[in-house]
Amino acid sequence: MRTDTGQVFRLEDYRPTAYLIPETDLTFRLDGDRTQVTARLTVERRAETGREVPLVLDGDGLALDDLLIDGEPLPAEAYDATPDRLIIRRLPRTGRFELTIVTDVEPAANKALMGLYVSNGVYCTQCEAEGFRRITYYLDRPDVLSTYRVRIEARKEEAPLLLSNGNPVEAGDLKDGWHYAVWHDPHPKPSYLFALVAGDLGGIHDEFVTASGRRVKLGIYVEHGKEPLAAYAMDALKRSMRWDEERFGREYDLDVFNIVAVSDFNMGAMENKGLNVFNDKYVLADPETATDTDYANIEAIIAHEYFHNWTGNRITCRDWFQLCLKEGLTVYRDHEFSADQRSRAVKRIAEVRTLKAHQFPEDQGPLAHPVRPRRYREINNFYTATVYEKGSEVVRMIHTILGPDHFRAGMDLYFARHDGQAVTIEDFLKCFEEASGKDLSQFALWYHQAGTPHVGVSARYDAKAKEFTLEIEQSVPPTPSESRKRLMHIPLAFGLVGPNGQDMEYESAEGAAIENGVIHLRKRRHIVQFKGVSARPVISLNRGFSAPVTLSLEARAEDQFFLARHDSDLFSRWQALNTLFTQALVDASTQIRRGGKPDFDKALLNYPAEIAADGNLEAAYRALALALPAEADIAREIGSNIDPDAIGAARDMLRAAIGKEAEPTFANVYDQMRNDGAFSPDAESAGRRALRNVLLEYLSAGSAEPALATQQFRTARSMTERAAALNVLAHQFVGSEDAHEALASFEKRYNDNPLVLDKWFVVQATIPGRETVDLVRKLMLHPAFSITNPNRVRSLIGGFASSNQTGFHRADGEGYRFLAETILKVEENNPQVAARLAIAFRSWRSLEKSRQEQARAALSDMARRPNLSRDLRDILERTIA
Ligand code: B3K
Ligand code: ZN
Repeated sequence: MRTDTGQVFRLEDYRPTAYLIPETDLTFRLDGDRTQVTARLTVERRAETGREVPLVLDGDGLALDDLLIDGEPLPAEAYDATPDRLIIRRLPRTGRFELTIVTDVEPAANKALMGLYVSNGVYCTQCEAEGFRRITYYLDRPDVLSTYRVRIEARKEEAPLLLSNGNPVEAGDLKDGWHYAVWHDPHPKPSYLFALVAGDLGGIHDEFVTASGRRVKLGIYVEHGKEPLAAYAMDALKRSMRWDEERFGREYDLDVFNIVAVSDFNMGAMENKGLNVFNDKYVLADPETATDTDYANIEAIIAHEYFHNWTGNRITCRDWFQLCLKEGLTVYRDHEFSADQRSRAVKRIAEVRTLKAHQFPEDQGPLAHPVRPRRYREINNFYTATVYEKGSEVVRMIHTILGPDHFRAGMDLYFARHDGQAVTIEDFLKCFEEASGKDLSQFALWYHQAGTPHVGVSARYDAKAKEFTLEIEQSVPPTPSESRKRLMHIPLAFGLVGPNGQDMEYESAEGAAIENGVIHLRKRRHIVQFKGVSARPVISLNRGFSAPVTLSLEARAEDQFFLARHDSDLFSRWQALNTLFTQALVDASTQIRRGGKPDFDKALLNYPAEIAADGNLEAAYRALALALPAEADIAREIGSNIDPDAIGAARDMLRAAIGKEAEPTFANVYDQMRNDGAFSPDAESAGRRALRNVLLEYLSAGSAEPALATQQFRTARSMTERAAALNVLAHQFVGSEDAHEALASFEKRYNDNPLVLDKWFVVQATIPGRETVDLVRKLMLHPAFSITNPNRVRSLIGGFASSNQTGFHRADGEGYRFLAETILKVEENNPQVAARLAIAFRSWRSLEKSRQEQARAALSDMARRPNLSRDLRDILERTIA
């Protein structure tokens, strides 16, 4: 484990390397206990580098076996080798030489899942961000690009399949039952994109012909017997390849493209050149075992990793501070892909919900950082919602500001100018400035300044003068180490909705630049005056969530209902209803805390039936509109002195009240949404299932009877239906016979399928209430649970800590103590996953006093431990600070 040295990396310290490695030749002789790695590197001294400058290579826990320059062993005094560094002081006179490094690694003992490790008998690698240095000494940073030739030797029986990046060159048998394969990747790449896979796997194969006629062999490799479950992923891959050609003019560039699914993986997937490695959760699907959400995630992640081939691999990051250059942009691209494949409005709402659930709390808490950070101690802790999700929103705003044509021209220029380079956010922005002639210097603050901007708005209408006036003020709250903020360029899409529900025309507007339905805020305060407005409009602001800001608008409830019913922008209709729900829940939880009983507005209780039955709206949209804000959303709105119990109670009451009020309509629509035909994962069918499942929640809450959920559970024909019913039974009918039976039958049915048992773990980890922490402790002893498998840990422990507000935030602090002790256990094997779990503490300061004290105690107790990993110490210290 890499313990913390306190070292901080700073953006301004960036310097190019003194040496380059134009060619990398690797030979692996694979063995679980002792794999020998021979690296033959062509090293080049830069013209400006003096001969006396030593060559300093990164390592992480390495043991050096042998070291040669141009075939000659190096004398001991010519170099220093420690596990973390190789410094070579005596170098040849020539500017170019061959350096041979032999190291030994132990893949079977590697439980951190970085570098070369074994998962379920399969050798695989994970190198981003700094895993390559666990394989051999190297200039392990993204601005050192090299062409790779890789020879893999293995026992044929253990590993009939041998894969690496690029194209296959050669393969054959060796003596004693060994064999080998050689791969060559002609595209220069940084070490973090290196990959190797070797094992005994089954595969499915297909072909893709690119726009210019290149034939590409596609392969997806999975555990034997699971091949049929990879069909959907293959289909998603082919659709992604076509879409990138059509939408961005990007073609694939190798003869083969391979994907391998492994069961122990620290994140979702990895975009290694020509050889993507995936968490099997994001490859395997069939109706019996995968929900519609699983299908949608598979589609999105397959696309995301594929799109990295251009945004990340062909053009990569100069340094890790530029991570958003590839991640924010690639998330934007996968969002657009899914929007085109499915429903744009539904996709946008889902994106915004994710952004608010994950990025907003990050931006508003102790771990806030800019989309392009300036400092880090452990880069793995910066694969965050801010870098990914807010990074994508920033690209979306560029699209909004420039319009589609200039945006595409900017992207084309970026691809043409920087292909084969490692670049910065400045390089990226410059392409859009040049392509559009627009000045993006104020806009660039979105990359540099942390915190969610707030926009406050008030509106008035002067009927006599036919004038409508908006007063808009922006502010950015202080964040850690940035107390003073500069003013942002915020593009707010808007409409003036007239009495007939249509957008109104106006004669002129002044007070801010307005272009194509977007108000551009650039100053602290704008007074925007619309002239020639014939009737009082209702303002619809931040349509499509054009800017990732919080908005407060002095609006009457009836205006919100009006927008919820009539806004031409479907996203804004959802937003309006969501605001009404959130406000009602905030008020109700305050009442409950004061010992009162909430009284919900009749209009709010009546409206859901209207939505549910509105056949003009897609089923998936209706499902999202009806979904109540999550407890964490309500907590965020309250902001401070949070009591999760009161929030949970308020939400339960509103759900039951709506369920009762709307019962006849909901029951009707529930029946209409039934599908007796064959299962299809398409968006329309998934939408019907989603709507049906939301209604099941309401109907069960309204009747307080488990019968309907039990019936759905028993007759379910897909995992989407079954898992939703199980959830209702376990969460709404805690401890009941029905819940008990459903949980037991689910466990039995999927006993041998760990990915499905993960769902069973999550359902139980998220049962509301104070008892759940004991249940989670018990489930850690279940034979299917494993503390070294990230999927199991994320489901059971992560599910509890991040999605169970009343369980985790149990008033006596037991949830916090449990998480702290478990984090330390996970850390013994896997610091990255441990650090991820610790993020659940990030909003601790917004809790009421006594919970704050309990959380602080648990955090401080962890932080006091000696020898913490760099990953965990970094998160803890920033969280407590
Ligand atoms: N680039 C990888 C993430 C690597 C995470 C390293 N801690 C997957 C992705 O974003 O596509
Ligand atoms: Zn990515």
